[in-house]
Amino acid sequence: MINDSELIINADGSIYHLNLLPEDIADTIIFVGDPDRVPLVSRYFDAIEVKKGKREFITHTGTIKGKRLTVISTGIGTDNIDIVLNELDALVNIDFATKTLKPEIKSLDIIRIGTSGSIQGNISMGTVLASDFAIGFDTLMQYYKKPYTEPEVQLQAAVIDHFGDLTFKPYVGRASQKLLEQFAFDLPKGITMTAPGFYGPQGRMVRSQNTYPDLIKKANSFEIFGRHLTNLEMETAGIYALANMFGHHAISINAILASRVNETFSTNPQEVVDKAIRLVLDRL
Ligand code: R1P
Repeated sequence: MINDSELIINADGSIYHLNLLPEDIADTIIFVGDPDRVPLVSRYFDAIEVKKGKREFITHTGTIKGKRLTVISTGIGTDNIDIVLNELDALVNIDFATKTLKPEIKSLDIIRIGTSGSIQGNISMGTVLASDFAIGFDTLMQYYKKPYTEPEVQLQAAVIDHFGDLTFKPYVGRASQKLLEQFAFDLPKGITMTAPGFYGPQGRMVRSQNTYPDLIKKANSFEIFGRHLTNLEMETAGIYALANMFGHHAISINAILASRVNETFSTNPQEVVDKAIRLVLDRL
């Protein structure tokens, strides 16, 4: 039995941060970072049955073309992803009445629709790109033991070698093959760099002196088997690595809003995000 401080259940039976009951979520879940993006997804639902929230975690569950679907905001960063993945996994795989593991483990389909910056000159603003791998430049996965596949180990070693002077150890997560085929068969694929912050950890120096001032230049020049780091955001590696660890399927769809190489930002970000939302919903 899992004790009360490991798995915290609120008085109404909902899970601690997400404020959700097991029956509140569908088996297919869309992640967005921004709570305001949740209604931008659920406005396409035929019906909404659940609207709940707490802190940055806003959830709508409903149906679209007869399929039950949940959209949830994760807020920013892999520290939030740790909460969201662990609590969603508990909602489907732990019996809250007995606080024991259910006899049959369920796999969720998780689709991130997020915004991101390009780190290659040939990936322009307005592109919708799917991450087939992601590298976490944070320490989240140092707290978990999980096996890594051979390609993941090779990619991690190449990143560590290329960046040279990092004082932490990046980790690798991979997309679900099933979801890549379903949602991204015709999209450009990339290796996504996941940073634990927006400014220094992404090489921005508004008024700071940074430990890694050449981060974007380094990221831009990384190469493995003819492939490059394509884009920069703040959740995908955490989503992938934790989904891989728990046995959930995950894919990250990135609306490219900025070019860190050309130093420009989109003039129509909402349009690009809506394009990514409609693309995902059409392929459910
Ligand atoms: C930073 O502005 C946020 O935007 C990106 C980053 O990953 C980070 O969460 O994604 P979302 O727009 O999905 O939140």
